[in-house]
Amino acid sequence: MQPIAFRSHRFGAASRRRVRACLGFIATALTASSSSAATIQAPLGYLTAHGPRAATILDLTYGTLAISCLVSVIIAGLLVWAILRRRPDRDRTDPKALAVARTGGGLPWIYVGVGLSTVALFGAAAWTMVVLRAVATPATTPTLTVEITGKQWWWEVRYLDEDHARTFTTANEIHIPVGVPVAFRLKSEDVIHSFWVPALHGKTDVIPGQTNTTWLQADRPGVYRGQCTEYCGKQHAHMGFVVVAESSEAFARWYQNQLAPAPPPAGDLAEAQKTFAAKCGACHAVRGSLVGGRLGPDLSHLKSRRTLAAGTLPNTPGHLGAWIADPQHFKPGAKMPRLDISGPELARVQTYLATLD
Ligand code: HEC
Ligand SMILES: [Cu+2]
Repeated sequence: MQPIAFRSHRFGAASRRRVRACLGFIATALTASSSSAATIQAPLGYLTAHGPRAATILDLTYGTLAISCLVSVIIAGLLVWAILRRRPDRDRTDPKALAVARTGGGLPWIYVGVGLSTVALFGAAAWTMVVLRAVATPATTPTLTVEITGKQWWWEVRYLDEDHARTFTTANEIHIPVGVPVAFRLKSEDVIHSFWVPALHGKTDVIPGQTNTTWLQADRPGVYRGQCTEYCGKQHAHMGFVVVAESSEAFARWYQNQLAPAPPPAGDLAEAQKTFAAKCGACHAVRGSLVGGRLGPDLSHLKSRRTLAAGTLPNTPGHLGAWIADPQHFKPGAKMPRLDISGPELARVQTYLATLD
């Protein structure tokens, strides 16, 4: 039996690249099939690292993947070898002879197998612990803290500040300045969720009745996709979010804009705002107005967000109108019901929402 041979016996950079590309392809295929419904532009790629600690985790991902592949290949090879191996002749005239006979001498295989598995498993466990320790804390103490509350099936995002006038609430889109760590406090209001931005850091569970902490740091500006990664009910797959990492100036501008209350609606807008308050105010809040519902996402500055309904739809006027008219069509089971709203009312509500930038 011919063993599978590498063309080159030197496992050089080229072969390494090929193996990496191959593993990458397999993993991408797996991700693609599990998140094909996502509409956020940024892909949920966990094979590229954009944060200082994500690279450490990525090495472990490739390392354990390589170990697993190697173990599978070795076991498959041994199995094929055992099947093809000629058995010693046996007395076939004896009708009581067993098809499989114990001939002895196999015990060393078991010692070798158990020994190798132990080394591989303990090695992987030790490596995992080293990585966990390395990613547990950032190099410098974060100065910015964001509180995330997981809800079926969206994320409330609250920027905390000792100065109460500088705190605000938004949803499903987290902005961070590049190059510095940002602390996150994770809470849940219903079931267990998990907070994951693969390009920046590992997963942290979001558990009701408990506050878990993590931190994120992006090395370059960009939009990084995040996802709930603990099955949390019907719309778990549509519980996405984005992290927008930007220069400290752009971040400061964004922050300042989010702090601003909604301007008092004048003229025709006053009518539109009343329709909004009547139809949507029980669940949604807009800072600077009297509308303060808490069941759904805070809609202050809604226009500044990239997506609607936790990454389910792009935030365009067309999608916004379609979402308000029938949210259950896009996210069946979502906690925003199909509302009894007429065409003119919908148009008025949209006119009002268009002013929240
Ligand atoms: C019974 C409560 C309820 C009412 C009434 C309600 N909503 Fe919602 N809304 C929600 C919930 C809950 C979500 C989050 C859905 C999700 O993503 O799973 C939501 C999501 C949204 C979003 C997406 C926000 C984002 O950042 O992703 C918009 C926009 C919105 N609602 C607009 C409206 C408008 C406009 C009205 C009134 C015409 C309205 N809603 C009425 C509960 C409600
Ligand atoms: Cu979830």
